[in-house]
Amino acid sequence: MPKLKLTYFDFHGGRGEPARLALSIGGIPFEDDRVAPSDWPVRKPDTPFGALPVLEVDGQTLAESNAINRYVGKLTDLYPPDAWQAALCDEVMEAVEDINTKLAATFFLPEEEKKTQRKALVEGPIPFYLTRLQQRLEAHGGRYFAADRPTVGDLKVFVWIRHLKSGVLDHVPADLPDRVAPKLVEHYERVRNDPRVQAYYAKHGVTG
Ligand SMILES: N[C@@H](CCC(=O)N[C@@H](CS)C(=O)NCC(=O)O)C(=O)O
Repeated sequence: MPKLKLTYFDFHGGRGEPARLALSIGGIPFEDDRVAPSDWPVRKPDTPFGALPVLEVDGQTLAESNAINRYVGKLTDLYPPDAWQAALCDEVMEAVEDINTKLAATFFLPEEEKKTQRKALVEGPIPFYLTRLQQRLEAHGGRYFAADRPTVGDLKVFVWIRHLKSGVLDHVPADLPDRVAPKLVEHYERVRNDPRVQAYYAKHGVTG
């Protein structure tokens, strides 16, 4: 097994969390490098695209969250070997990336502008992606997004729904997923209740 170091910001969510979860629940040792905001300006220029997550594999560097998710998914058997099922897994990861990017664009806006833009997201793109993800889930058996078993795609959706439901996003009602996409919330619960996911968060002292 290669020597792995996963670098991401020091919180339990975001683009780096699915890979952390995958490596942990897959039982693959890795260095969990968590960057404090104050250290980021110094480290940013050394990353391939000026952003995190980054995975170091035997000293070589891999950027882009979904490339990392696919790679660690292959190491942990959380990425389907079948080409079609793998494509379904990719589809859902890219869809989450699309809506995440829209949401991330509001993070550092002045308060009034943030309120306006988040209200627009709550009235359009967020329910749209919730509804369409739920449809894709149901189209592929209703339990998991690909191969009828947990994959890195499920972990990525789980992390996004967890973020929405956490209530930390100002102007985004925490009950939006429950109101708009209850089957997706059931999927979130299914992943959350996986004993391996529970063990990961228990180890980090995180509840919910
Ligand atoms: N397309 C990239 C986007 C990476 C990205 O924007 N990461 C954010 C954190 S989630 C970041 O590093 N922000 C700090 C910065 O851009 O300086 C990916 O999927 O990894």
